[in-house]
Amino acid sequence: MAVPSEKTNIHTKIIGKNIIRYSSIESTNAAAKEIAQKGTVQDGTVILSKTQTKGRGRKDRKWFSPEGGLWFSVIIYPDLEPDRAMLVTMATSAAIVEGILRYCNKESQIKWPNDVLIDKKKVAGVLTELHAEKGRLEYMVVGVGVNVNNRLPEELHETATSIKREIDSEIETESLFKNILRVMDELYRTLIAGEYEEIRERWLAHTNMIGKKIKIHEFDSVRTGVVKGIDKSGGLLVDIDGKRTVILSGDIEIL
Ligand code: BT5
Repeated sequence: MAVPSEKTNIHTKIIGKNIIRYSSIESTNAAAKEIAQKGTVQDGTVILSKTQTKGRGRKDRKWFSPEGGLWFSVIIYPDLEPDRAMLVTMATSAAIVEGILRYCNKESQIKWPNDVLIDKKKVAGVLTELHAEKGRLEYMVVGVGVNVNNRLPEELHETATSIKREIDSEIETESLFKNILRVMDELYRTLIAGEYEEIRERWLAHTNMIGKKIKIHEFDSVRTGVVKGIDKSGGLLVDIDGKRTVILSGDIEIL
């Protein structure tokens, strides 16, 4: 059930000036896409839900979203070339890391393309979806899932964690939410001002992948290489068999 949208006092300029809250929903990304398609909503509108019954990851994977976590999606209409869309995911990952650091005083790292890890375990994920027509971005939906105080299922205990588990104390989800939105707002404005280099630098400041040996799992192949950096659109630069290669999608395993 939706609660009427709310004008907030979080002092951002674009992201989160309008927040639509649900207690339960299938997926905030799915709801955001539906709203964005109608084209009637303010840039930076946020859809937030206490739980999701059909939370999604990339490639329609299931995203576990019980009560106690932070599950939201942001609708944006950026004036950006579609092949730079990855920068939005990068800015969002950096905002999650900085929000967690500011509010919880806990370090985390970005793992390309869309994970945030604490001690090698996934604490947050980003799902960016876009609609482009005739080479122009019509809208983007940026979904953010952060394990805050929620439990995780047995099958994820090895690979995932929550902030509560890492710092051994309960976190006020709403305050963390506001902190993340404030950084997202700052970085989104940086992005639409065309300061792509600043986004790249903020991202690089929060990753420890550079120089690491990785495995790249693609559709039907696995390749091994060494991470050298990211290119100006957010592609991962990897040396594979001595040859510099740009990876644009895929699942990465850090060795
Ligand atoms: C992601 O996908 O990491 C993107 C997750 C985005 C979730 C947000 S929540 C709000 C918004 N609404 C949505 O419906 N989605 C977004 P991916 O990289 O494909 O990772 C998915 C994989 O992470 C799954 O296959 C599981 O292995 C694992 N996983 C599932 N739930 C998890 C959780 N709560 N925490 C950590 N890992 C999880």
